[in-house]
Formats: sequence, structure tokens, C-alpha cells
Amino acid sequence: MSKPLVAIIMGSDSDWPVMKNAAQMLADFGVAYEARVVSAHRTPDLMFQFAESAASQGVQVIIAGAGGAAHLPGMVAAKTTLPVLGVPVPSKHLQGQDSLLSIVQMPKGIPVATFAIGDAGAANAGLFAIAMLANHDAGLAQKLTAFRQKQAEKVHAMELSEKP
Ligand code: RP5
Repeated sequence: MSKPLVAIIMGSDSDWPVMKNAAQMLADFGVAYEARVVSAHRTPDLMFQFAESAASQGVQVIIAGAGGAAHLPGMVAAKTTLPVLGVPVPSKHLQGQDSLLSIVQMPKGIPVATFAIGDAGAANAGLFAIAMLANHDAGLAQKLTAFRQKQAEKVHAMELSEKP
């Protein structure tokens, strides 16, 4: 297995069912990735160590998912200049609206690219990472074009049943 170009991190193993959607996308496109739990408030030292060493390990994009007071993506972004893609994970009481607002409202100077809440956001974060890597990888760019074409073909083939 080649060195991971994308690191997927998340605040808890309970985020994995959502974050798996990013991993699946990267796997489908044949992009090497690693996925691990790094908690901003429960393992802050690990979070800093991860963020500080990611670039030197060959990681080019970080996808960070968290729920609730979701400070993981922003804190990681504060410790690296790698692009950080934030995925708001649905939370127990506020259905991920808290996660979304925590991640998206970064103060000026430290950006986090924020995606939709939940599965679609995680899948799109995977696709966005692929699009960034595809800028310097013609084979990957071709796969991305093919993926879009396939999606369009599915829509063209859609037929509505039970028309009035
Ligand atoms: C956050 O708290 C995690 O990202 C997760 O979404 C949430 C709940 O964590 P667990 O209590 O399931 O470990 O840090």
C-alpha cells in the first residue's frame, strides 16, 4: 500500500459510519488514505502531533469530521497549512446543526472548507480531495470525468412511474 495522500480523522469511532463515506469514495478512486480517531478535547496532544507531522508524512489533504462543539477541523487547520476539509457529523440533540456552525464559522485567517452535514458531506469531502489531487494527476482527472458522466447517464435514464 502506498503512502496515504489523504488523512481522514474524526473525533470518535461513533463518527466512522458517516466518515466511511469519504473513505469509500477515496477507495473507489484508488486514492491511498489513512483513517483514524483523533479527538480535539480528549487527545489534544495527539491532535497537535498529527497536525504538525501530516505534511512531512506525505499527506496532501486532511478530511476532519466531528460532532457537537466540533473544534477538531479548526484546531487541526491552525497547526498545518495543508487544506482541511471539515465534515459536520450529525449530533444527538441538535442533529448536526451545532457541528455545522462550529466548523463553518472559522474566523478570518485559518480556513476550513466545510461540507454538508452527514453522509453527503463526507462523500463530497472525499470527492473534493480527489478533485484537488486530480489537478496534478491526469489519470485521476480522467476517473473523475468518468464518474461525472456515469452520474449524468443515470439521470438521463430516469423514468417516472405512475404518471397521472
Ligand atoms: C465528538 O463528540 C465526536 O466527533 C463525536 O461526534 C461526538 C460524540 O463522541 P462519542 O461520545 O460518541 O465518543 O467529539
